[in-house]
Amino acid sequence: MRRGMIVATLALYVITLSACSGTVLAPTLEPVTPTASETRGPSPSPVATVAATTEPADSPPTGAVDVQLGLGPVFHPSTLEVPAGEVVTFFLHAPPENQEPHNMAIRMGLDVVARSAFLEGGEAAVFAVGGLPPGEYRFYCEFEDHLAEGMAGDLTVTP
Ligand SMILES: [Cu+2]
Repeated sequence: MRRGMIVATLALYVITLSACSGTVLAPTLEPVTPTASETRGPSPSPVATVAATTEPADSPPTGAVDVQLGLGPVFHPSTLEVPAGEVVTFFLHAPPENQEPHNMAIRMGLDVVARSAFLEGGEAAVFAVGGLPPGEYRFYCEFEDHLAEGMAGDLTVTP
């Protein structure tokens, strides 16, 4: 009990010292190893972001890839294949019965390369993504825990 108190007090003292003395003690605190939670999820500075726009649309343009968001945390279809290097237009549409918003984000590994705006129930939009390099991507919904609930799919970009 007593030893625990001393350790806690010491720890507080060190933290206070670090906070107050700033640059003097800072070098001894490095290097900082990212925690597991920091290495997961979307990267703050994606290495391969491509141009993307989301524009409301009533109907799919010619050649658009049809993607339904919902009902529930699911994409229809959940497997997509598009050509590399050219602008791909996804026609995103959310059934009016949807209770929650959805979007479509595309990532390779941990890097988000493009993301659409969020669509409420009854909305539709053209999500245009420019020039994806060939490879295997994942697409998923970024609303709350929809990814964990399985709102994701595979996107193959063919050479
Ligand atoms: Cu969703």
